[in-house]
Amino acid sequence: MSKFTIALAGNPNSGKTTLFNLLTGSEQYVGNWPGVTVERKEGLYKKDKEINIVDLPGIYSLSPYTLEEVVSRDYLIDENPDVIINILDATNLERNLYLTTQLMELGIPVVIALNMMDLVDKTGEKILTNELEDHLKCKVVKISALKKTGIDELIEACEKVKDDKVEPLKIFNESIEKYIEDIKNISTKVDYHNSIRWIAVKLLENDEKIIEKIGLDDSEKNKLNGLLNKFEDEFDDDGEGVITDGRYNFVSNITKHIIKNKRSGLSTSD
Ligand code: GDP
Ligand code: MG
Ligand code: K
Repeated sequence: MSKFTIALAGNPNSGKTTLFNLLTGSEQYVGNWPGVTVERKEGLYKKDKEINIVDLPGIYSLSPYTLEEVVSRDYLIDENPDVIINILDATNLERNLYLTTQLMELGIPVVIALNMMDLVDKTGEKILTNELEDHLKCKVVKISALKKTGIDELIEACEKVKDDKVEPLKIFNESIEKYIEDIKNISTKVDYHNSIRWIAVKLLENDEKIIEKIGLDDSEKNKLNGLLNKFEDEFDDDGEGVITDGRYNFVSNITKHIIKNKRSGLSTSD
């Protein structure tokens, strides 16, 4: 089997370090990400030394607002790991799925690890993984990094999908999707490292760092600005606001359908 790289991505406190330690055992290499003091951890999967595991900083989003987010997105689009394990705190599914909608756009196969299942099971809540897979079009594996369950199945799922060609999901409404398609046609540069959909959405959000990264020239920037002006007139909001709302809508629709016996949040005295 040829060597491949799995990147671990997830919100802070989703159990990334616990999972990373479990997968790599004592074979870990700790350094810094280039140019910044954010810690970079890598290791080999202890049951198969051909599998390289990279632990990304904990993040809520792939926006340019924190160093951790920039480090993570630069790594994912520039170094192209073979698979992303997106680890989620299954007791906080709705919040954790927001990042998932972004990771799914990168053109890299994603396997979802629903972590903390030991806690979910105690509440009597049920998460319908098959339905979740249907909504997200990617493999979902229930795990507990603490109790060490589901781990072999998680890595097997990664091996299965690592060479898949990913067709990113269209999660926004038709009129937004139309703009994303138009932006793809501004320049071949939008297809930067096979992350075309993710880059196009970032351009719709007018993300300066990405505009610079892919090197749009003045005439391409003019075309982009023309589209963005039209967009803001049509939606009466900027691209970033509309995209953020779109992600929340998609996620809240999904969680309505996949969680049974959901805790209300209000305790009753029965
Ligand atoms: P990170 O911030 O994503 O690296 O998360 P950590 O690995 O540091 O985990 C955060 C907390 O959740 C720690 O107290 C862990 O012991 C705990 N934790 C991690 N995975 C699980 C799990 O599957 N079940 C339970 N009950 N706790 C977990
Ligand atoms: Mg950690
Ligand atoms: K990529």
